[in-house]
Amino acid sequence: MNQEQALKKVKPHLTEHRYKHTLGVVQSATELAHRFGADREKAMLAAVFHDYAKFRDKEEMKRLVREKLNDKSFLNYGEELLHAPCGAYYVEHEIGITDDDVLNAIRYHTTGRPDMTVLEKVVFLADYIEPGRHFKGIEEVRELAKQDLDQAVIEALKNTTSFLMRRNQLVFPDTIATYNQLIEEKRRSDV
Ligand code: DGI
Ligand code: FE
Ligand code: FE
Repeated sequence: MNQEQALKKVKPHLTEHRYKHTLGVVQSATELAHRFGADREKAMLAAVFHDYAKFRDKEEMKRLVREKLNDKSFLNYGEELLHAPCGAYYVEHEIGITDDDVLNAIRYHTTGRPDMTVLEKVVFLADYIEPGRHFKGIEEVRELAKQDLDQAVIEALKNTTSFLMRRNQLVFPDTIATYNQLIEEKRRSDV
């Protein structure tokens, strides 16, 4: 599936605003993939479909997690998380993408996970820094993303978790685990 065909498939599922965001994620993800050595084709596909389930009915997605998905913990940390694992499922079953690397990049694009692949980090980060995003601290992450993929992911995780904490919201445990693991790896490579 080329980029044009993929975009045509995702468009009906998104608002105009979300479609523009998706185009930005595609641009950032292909750049980052080139820079950090991930497969550009897979990065493009994962980016196109990363928010495929953003506007699905929440009850339908909860049912899907309960009945079909392995990781039930997505049910307990806020409805905004559901579109990532459910998106991976729908993209596999409705669009027919079977590549696990692509599906995992979609599945973990919101929360991250420990031992993320380079492709998963690329899509996670692209979602955060695409040109249409504007918020405090983003320029710093954009700068880091020019040279140090892990440090940029760490910074994005820090911003997201502190954003959630300031609002008294739950933080998904694997998001913290991702942060811890990347910090630990940095520390080890520094000594
Ligand atoms: O779908 P996007 O808006 O492009 O971005 P996203 O997939 O990163 O989703 C952002 C939303 O997910 C935002 O409302 C914050 C929420 N979120 C991200 N990480 C966590 C989280 N919510 C909880 N409860 N825990 C997390 O770790
Ligand atoms: Fe998303
Ligand atoms: Fe997104």
